[in-house]
Amino acid sequence: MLTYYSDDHHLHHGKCELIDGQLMPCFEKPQRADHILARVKQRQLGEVRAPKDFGLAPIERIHSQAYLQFFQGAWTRWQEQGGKGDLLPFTWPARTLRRMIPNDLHGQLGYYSFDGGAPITAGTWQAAYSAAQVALSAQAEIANGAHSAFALCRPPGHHAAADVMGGYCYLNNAAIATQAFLDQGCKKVAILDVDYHHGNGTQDIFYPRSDVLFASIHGDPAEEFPFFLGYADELGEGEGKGCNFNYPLPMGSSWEAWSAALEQACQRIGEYGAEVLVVSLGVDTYMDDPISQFKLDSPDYLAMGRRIAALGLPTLFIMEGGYAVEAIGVNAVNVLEGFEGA
Ligand code: OKP
Ligand code: ZN
Repeated sequence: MLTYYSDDHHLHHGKCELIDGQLMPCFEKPQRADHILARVKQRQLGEVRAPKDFGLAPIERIHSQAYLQFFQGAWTRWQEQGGKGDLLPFTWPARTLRRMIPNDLHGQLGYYSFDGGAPITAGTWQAAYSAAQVALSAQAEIANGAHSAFALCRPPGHHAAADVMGGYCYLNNAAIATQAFLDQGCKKVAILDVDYHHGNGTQDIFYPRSDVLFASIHGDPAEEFPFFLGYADELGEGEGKGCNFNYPLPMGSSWEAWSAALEQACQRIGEYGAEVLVVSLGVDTYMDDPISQFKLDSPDYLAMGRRIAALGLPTLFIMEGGYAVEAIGVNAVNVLEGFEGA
């Protein structure tokens, strides 16, 4: 399987995040992608290529111009104000406030985000832009006939909506690649999100549409981030009714419960009749993940890959979460090797 990867991800290195009442070093750090890349090479999964540049147009198919302009220019504005640390939002237009776009940088940052988990640093735009190009390059590979490809994206993307960042995510790599398939003539694409956290951004982007089926297996949002989306009764709206499936699972779930949900999700994907599958590949379902509460073990990821392969669809794997840095390479590549029949 071909891997696309860009060193540009190193340009994004947030300093800290607020977790359990404490400022901690960011869990979403460059070593994550470094470990996955090392494992890809160690296992000789296949060639590793730098992305091509498809420009902004395919990104603008998902994200609003205003949001992209804001994101691209935010760091420079912060520098002009003499800002020193990472750019982080601290006020959001919650229920009792007006949903408006203020002139101030931090006002706008609050408007364009849903949490304080997506720091903007000097290189965040470039890293996120390159991650989207990584996704698009792997997408093109499949459009040109490959049965599978791996987009080693960092930062991740599945929490980002059309004009909202958050949860370590800025540009929705999976959504951008999915839209590219559709724009190239595909009629139906399925997205399977196996990250521990609900892919709220991806769900929101495709919620009213019938050309994309979104299925996600994740920690029950009643007790887990992102809390405000990802429940089982969210089935899509309008033409998209019946094209959204959430499988929230209780804290502590292991492979037995997880694989039963995967079975149901695969059933739906099969019925839907997708031409292509996009997998939002998070491995924070791992038992030793520092911010997650599932109990999958490394061999389970081989089984996960095998079950996904049984769908028989051309499959684009897009890297999302996974924070047990030492194991992330083994776990992510196990899914890919399982898919390939290892
Ligand atoms: C990104 B991806 C928990 C704080 C959670 C956000 C987690 C974002 C995960 N106390 N912070 O889905 O792996
Ligand atoms: Zn996650």
